[in-house]
Amino acid sequence: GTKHEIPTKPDLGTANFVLSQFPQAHLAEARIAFIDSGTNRSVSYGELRRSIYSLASALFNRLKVRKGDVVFVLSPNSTLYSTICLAVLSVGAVVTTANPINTESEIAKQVHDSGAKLAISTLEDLHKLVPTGIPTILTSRPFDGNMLSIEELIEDCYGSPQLPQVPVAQSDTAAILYSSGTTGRSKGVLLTHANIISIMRLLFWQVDVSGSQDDVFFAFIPMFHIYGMIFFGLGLLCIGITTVLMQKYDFQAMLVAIQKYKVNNLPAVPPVILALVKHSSKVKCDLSSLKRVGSGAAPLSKEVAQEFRRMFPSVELRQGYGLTESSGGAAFFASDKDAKAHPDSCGKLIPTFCAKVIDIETGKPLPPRKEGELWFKSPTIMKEYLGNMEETSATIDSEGWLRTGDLGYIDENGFVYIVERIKELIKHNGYQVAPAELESVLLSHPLIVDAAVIPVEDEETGQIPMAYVVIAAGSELSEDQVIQFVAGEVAPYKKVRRVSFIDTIPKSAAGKILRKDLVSQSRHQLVS
Ligand code: 4UU
Repeated sequence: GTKHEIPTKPDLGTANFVLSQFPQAHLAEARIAFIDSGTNRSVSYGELRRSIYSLASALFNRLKVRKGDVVFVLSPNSTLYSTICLAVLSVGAVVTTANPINTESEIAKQVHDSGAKLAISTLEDLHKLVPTGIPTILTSRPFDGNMLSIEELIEDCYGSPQLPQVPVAQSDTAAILYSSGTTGRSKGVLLTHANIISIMRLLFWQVDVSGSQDDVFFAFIPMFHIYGMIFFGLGLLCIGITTVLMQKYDFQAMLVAIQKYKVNNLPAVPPVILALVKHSSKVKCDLSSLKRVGSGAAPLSKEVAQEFRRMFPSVELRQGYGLTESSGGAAFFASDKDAKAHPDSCGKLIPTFCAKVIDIETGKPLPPRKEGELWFKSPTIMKEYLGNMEETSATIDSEGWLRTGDLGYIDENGFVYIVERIKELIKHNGYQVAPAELESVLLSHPLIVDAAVIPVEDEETGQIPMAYVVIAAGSELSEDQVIQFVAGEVAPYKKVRRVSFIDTIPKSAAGKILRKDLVSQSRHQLVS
């Protein structure tokens, strides 16, 4: 053995689990784990392992990060992302991640809500953390070296880390990701090490049934979202594949990278499948290395899927369905044959999942092929919404069933069909947009007295948020003024993109917004 070889610690946490799966043999150490398609920088599995140990050592010994401390990670995809997550997890600390395009106030809310003690940020996004006062480490070394960087911390102990012995239990918290769930504002989804290890095991099964460790994956899906975190941030490392990553999604650059690195696996989202169908012929790139394209995070239209199969007959198109609250995947196609035979389905219920379909009127369980709300039980279901017992018990019942807020049915063979989203959640390009959050932004405008936000279907992006607004008597406000006001307060993907003025917001006797009425009103309005 070399001096770099450190036995994995006898703990039960995610980092130990992932590291114990790493390719161990001398030659496999040179296997490439990540390539940044923007910079062409790569990291081998051996380097990754040493970086994780070094950073863990620095976090513990130098920065005094302790078990249960929450570390806020604000970064686009990078070759350091997994190192950061696994180092944090290996000292028993907790990662919370966010979209780096979030605004200062969105970030401040999450720092506060998660109770983060330390932040890790790119230089570009640092200014959004400064007002919170949270101690922050930069990802890469700054020009004028008065701040610590992850790069420097890794270099400091590279090759001679002093590994802290922090026992991690499966029931300990590993990650807090944010989701609005079925209603209201964004909440911290508390995932334990057991949750994450269970979903990673399911990922092995997926790759096992349909891939190999020589696969080259492409990662534009952000690692701060559950889909990207479980695939690229953690799970795929256990298999030893290579991930070519992209910091910020760019269609053309993605195709160039697929050709250059002979990518064969592309986990994607419906708008990207649509772009491949519509625009890939205009870009002169050789995509013949592609074997499999995935689609998840939002519904994929059957027509787009059909067109994709016609244009790329040798590429498998596999849908998957999941939620942050279930640590990612809940349904997936294990074979292309299954996927082709069930064009309306988003996949087969994943092993370890139990499902019930509940009649939304009566609350009674329904037989196969009958439409109702999907409820799941699985070792991957979150523990709770952080510090929010009320929302937790409204989402997970006393027997541990998670309400998904998705309306659908399941056939006799376990194939899942999503018919409609009945929860408030809007999905724009696969990203979550919580109507309640936009409504409170709208209500903060001095001339707006009431507001409701609903989804409007959109071919390119899936859905866009539309606002119904009641303005104060005698005042004037234009659609554009409302759009600009909201845009100034929220991340770009959450922008309200259409506004309609209304006399009163329809509400139930209990004061709940009757979103269904507004949705049907918007459909009439938009066609007339
Ligand atoms: C119709 O989007 C996600 C997780 C996606 C994911 C993860 C691992 C997909 C495949 C995979 O292997 O999480 P959230 O929390 O951002 O959003 C969850 C919601 C669901 O409740 C549903 O309404 O996103 C919607 N959704 C889908 N809807 C997710 N996937 C699908 C789908 N069809 N295939």
